[in-house]
Amino acid sequence: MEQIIPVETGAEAFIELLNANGVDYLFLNPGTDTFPVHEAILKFKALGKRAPDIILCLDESMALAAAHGYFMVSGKPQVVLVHADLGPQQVGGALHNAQRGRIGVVLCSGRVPANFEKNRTNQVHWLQEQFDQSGVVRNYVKWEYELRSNENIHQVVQRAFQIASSEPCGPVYLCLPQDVLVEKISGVKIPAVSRFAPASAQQADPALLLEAASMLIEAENPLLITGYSGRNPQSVAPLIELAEILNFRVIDSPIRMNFPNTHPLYCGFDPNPYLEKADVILVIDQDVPYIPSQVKPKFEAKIIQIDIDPLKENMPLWGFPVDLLIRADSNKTLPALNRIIREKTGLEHQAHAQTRFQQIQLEHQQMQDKWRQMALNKSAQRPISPEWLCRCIDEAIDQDTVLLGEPVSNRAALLRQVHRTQPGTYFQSGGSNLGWGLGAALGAKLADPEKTVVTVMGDGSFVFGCPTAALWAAAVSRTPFLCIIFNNMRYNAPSLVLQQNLNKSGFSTKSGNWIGIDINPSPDYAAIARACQAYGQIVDDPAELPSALKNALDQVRGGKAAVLDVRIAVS
Ligand SMILES: Cc1ncc(C[n+]2csc(CCOP(=O)(O)OP(=O)(O)O)c2C)c(N)n1
Ligand SMILES: [Mg+2]
Repeated sequence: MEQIIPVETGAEAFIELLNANGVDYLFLNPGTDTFPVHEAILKFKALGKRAPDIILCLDESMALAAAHGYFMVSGKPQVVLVHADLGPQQVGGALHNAQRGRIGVVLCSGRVPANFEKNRTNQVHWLQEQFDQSGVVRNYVKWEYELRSNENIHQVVQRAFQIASSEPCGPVYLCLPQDVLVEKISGVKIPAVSRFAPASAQQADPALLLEAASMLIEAENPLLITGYSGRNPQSVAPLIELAEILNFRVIDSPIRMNFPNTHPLYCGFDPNPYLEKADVILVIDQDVPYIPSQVKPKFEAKIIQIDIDPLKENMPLWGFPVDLLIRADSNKTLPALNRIIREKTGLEHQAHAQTRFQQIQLEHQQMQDKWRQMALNKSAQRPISPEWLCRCIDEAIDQDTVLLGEPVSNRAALLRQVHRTQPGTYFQSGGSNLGWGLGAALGAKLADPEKTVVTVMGDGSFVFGCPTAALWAAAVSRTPFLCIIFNNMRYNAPSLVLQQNLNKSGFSTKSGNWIGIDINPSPDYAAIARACQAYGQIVDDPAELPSALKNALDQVRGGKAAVLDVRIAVS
């Protein structure tokens, strides 16, 4: 039922609407134009009324990364509030991550007062006005709007939530001008939120599913490639079931936990070795199924794609060839596809598929043994081997731990050595703006305080992540997490690109002098952690790693964020 609640200002109306949408936290970095919201929250709390808690983020990009982390874990759209003009600028690439990671977030910013004579009380009110404030974010959002009147604030806020949380989810931008927030009003309409629920994600066309089932059943060498189906943790079980009914090779290049990497049908995260041999390829929720300049599927291969975002409309160039392009929610579609396949396959087919299972299981075991050996062979290496570091992380954490991965050039080592079996326990940003892992860990811990949260990142990424802001917020909001820095004392990924593009006799390779790449001498990141009331330790002895990890996890369980600055070899 729609009801009218008495409020005194536009800002109070905004807070009542956040309450109606169950918003627990407001990720905020303030400015001259956000004060009506602070005042409204404080007033509500003083009067014993519900209002979101403010998570003060000392940098806007960290605020958005925290909202990102919260949404990833909870599926609940989050709200970020930043300053006019500069706030959306400083959010920067974190918005790219939210866009590419399909993160439901309502990014709000203020706007300087329009009234020249009355409301403009500060010089910056002239300096901080741009012709098109939304233009800064328009490339990255699904929808944007400037609130012009409190008469329809309820419709505008509701529309922001509805669009952000409808699949494919994504960020929206809401501009809240100061004049509207301070306006005196007597009440706000609170809509029946259930009447503005996210649009239901669609089930696949049954005729296309039948066709897909026939293609898959007839396949001799089927390949399954996944990417982000695990955004919905319930999709993991039917994906396992699908792989098991027909015995597919599964390539999981995860930005979410999609498929257990301990499963006998798991064949790694790189499709290249299998692409040319596959006769039927099923791609489920994956933005870039393969890189054509490296390897392509054979021409006769049949390709089926099930995707909530099949056309990738916000990617200027896409267009991978697909024989059956199915726009659907994999979470709903996989059980339906499994039913059809089960009905269509007889015992004879199952026996045939069983032979394939044995072969894949053998390959899986050989791959795991090889990966294990890669770590063990280097267990005493100094500087510490990234493979050994990842192996030790795997042994230190349990299967319920939420692991966030931003290790850049060591992503392969992480995926090789760390085993994930439980839905909702592995996340990457989904985009490529580094500096996500610290804020996202804070948000993930806020969303699920019972979970242990571990975030791993390169040294460059740690600095991009605004460590002072994130560790300070972790201390004041009591949301401890463990951050493990893969400190190779350089921006390694760009140096690998440099090596790929220039021949070996290039000056950089010959001299070993990586200008613009080395971060040497390394800052003392453990000291930065300690300065922000977190535990901090440098680890450079491989034998010390297991005890250092255990101790740092104990610190986190005891309520203190921890940073391990692990000095690793360049991979
Ligand atoms: C915000 C941002 N700036 C720059 C880049 C370009 N970039 C890609 S990889 C990389 C190096 C990252 O260094 P680090 O986190 O230490 O990981 P490493 O490459 O050493 O494994 C950079 C600067 C980026 N992706 N994001
Ligand atoms: Mg590095």
